Amino acid sequence: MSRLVIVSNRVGPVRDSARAGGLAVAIVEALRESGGLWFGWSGEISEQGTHGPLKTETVGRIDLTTIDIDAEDYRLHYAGYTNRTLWPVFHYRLDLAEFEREWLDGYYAVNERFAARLYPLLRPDDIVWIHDYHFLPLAAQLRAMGAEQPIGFFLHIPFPVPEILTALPSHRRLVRAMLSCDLIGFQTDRDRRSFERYLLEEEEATATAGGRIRAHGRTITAAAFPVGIDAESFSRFAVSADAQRQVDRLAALLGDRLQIIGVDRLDYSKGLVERFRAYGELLENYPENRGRVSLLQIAPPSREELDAYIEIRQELERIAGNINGRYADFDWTPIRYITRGFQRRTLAGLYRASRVGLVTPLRDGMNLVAKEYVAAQDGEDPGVLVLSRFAGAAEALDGALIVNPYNVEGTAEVLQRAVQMSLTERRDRWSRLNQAVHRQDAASWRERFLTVLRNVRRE
Ligand code: ADQ
Repeated sequence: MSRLVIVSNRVGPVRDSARAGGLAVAIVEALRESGGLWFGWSGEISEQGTHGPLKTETVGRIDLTTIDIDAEDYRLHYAGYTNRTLWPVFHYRLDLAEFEREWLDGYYAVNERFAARLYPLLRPDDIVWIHDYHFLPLAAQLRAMGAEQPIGFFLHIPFPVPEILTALPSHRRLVRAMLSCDLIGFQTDRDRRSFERYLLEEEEATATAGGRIRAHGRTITAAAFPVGIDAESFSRFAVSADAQRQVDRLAALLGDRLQIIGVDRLDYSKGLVERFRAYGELLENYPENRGRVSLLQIAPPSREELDAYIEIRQELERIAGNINGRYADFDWTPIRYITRGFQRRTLAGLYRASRVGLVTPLRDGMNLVAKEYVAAQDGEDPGVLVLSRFAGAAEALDGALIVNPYNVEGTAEVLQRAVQMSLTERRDRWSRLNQAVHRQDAASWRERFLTVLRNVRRE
């Protein structure tokens, strides 16, 4: 079997499965099976940056190889183009996107240097799997250096419709670079259609059977591969001793009251402001929930150096303060808002003890929290998943209550339905959800992608 080479912004963890998310576990499994190389940024900023030594660690059949970047690369590539241009544009937030020529140049330059460090490590019969928007041009740069191996690319975030993407000054260059891949995977069929539409409308492409598209002299395959979680082990986490401790602690705190839970990276794409407002409306419009239904929001900060992230944090603290000031009692706090990370077993227990999982991104590639919430439930007395129509997860999760997160009042109405839902309906919905979460798990995601990539013939 060919050796697998994975490229992603961050690498690992390989040994510590309690810390690794299901995706990292799925990737490690694939690397273990065929032997492999995982290549990416070390997470370190140093003076030598990408020109410094390769850092290699070998764990069994897996080589983890990383390089540093320098402060300028960090500013231009990471804090600049990937997080202030690509992230907002791909999440439909043109209002937050900033377009700076030097960021664009820095983005291509960093990709070029990563390609130059990776290329000599490649063997002729490798297959290469590149992940996410940090590395959109990497395949083209590897090809320019002479790489002939099959190259697949998976986009973890949404692919925007052409009406949005074409606002990006460099869109043509970016998409043409993607065409150097043999296979491009998206989270949903909606994303795949947006990509195909872009090529048909902007590049005079022709689409052929089986998801193949001919554009700009190349034929590639584009398909949806919805990311899943490691559902089996997450369900086990939920009944672990650690999880049970959280369930007991919460049971003591809540008594016969109900809890809604939200778990997200603190990011403007996750719809947290709208979520807090919707919860406020629930208390306002349905007063029987006061003193009875609380919201636990866990949102560790990310990308803290960016203005948009500082603003959202302040806004959330303000709204939570208002709601708590208005509705709290001496023995009841409406919103408990926590900004730190938790072990996965702990998280599983918190999900299990919550009657409603509230997942309301304004735009999200997939959203694994929705799937984790489902996998953690007790089938005898499961909770209800309330899910945004704009999460990729909504495409496959039949059984969730679907909301439009922009419609705050409508979301409150659905929350009311969720907290009042009968046990029979909860069980029925959950069993459909749970089947889907187990069927489309992380292992099947990775196997499907790699099977297609191994069979795809380059022209
Ligand atoms: P993210 O935007 O990071 O991922 P998501 O899919 O929700 O979003 O995954 C977040 C992960 O972090 C979950 O596994 C969750 O449990 C974990 N997490 C969040 N807060 C935590 C906390 N306080 N403590 C511990 N763990 C926490 C991107 C895309 C998504 C896509 C994934 C995978 O934006 O749309 O689903 O990649 O492809």
